[in-house]
Amino acid sequence: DARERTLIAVKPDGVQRRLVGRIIQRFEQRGFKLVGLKMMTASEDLLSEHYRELRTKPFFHSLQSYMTSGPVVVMVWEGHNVVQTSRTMVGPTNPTVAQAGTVRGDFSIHVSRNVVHASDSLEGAQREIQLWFEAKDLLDWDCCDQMSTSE
Ligand code: YYY
Ligand code: MG
Repeated sequence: DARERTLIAVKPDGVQRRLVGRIIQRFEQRGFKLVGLKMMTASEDLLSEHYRELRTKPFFHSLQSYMTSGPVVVMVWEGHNVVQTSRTMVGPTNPTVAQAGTVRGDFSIHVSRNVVHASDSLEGAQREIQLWFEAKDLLDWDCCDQMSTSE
């Protein structure tokens, strides 16, 4: 489905380390289409909903305070198999085992500061997109290279 969408977020450590541009560039370069983008500091409630499956984990409270400690850049990217492909581009949760060439493998060393979030399934992506964005802030747009030149 060429209209598949996923939620990608540059976490507070990624923003602080000036990695936003390089992370966006990887998704543009791969061929995905940006359909939503905003910068915000997330609330504890939003984070607790976003990571609701992790609420019972021992690291949950430190995860929540880290994720609300400063601005994040939240994006929706669209394209064929974007959920699975972006997980591959981001790399495994623990940077220790992340290959060079992945975002986490290139830019991080510790699981608690792994730079970027990517939805892990189609259902998860839909849930997270609705949680972080209003429908009106997701844009449908056509590429200039798909338009007739006579226009
Ligand atoms: O989807 P992904 O971010 O790769 O991993 P999750 O298992 O969903 O965990 C979310 C988030 O929690 C992870 O990116 C870092 C943090 N975390 C942690 O701090 N310590 C762990 N042992 C596992 C996860
Ligand atoms: Mg996850």
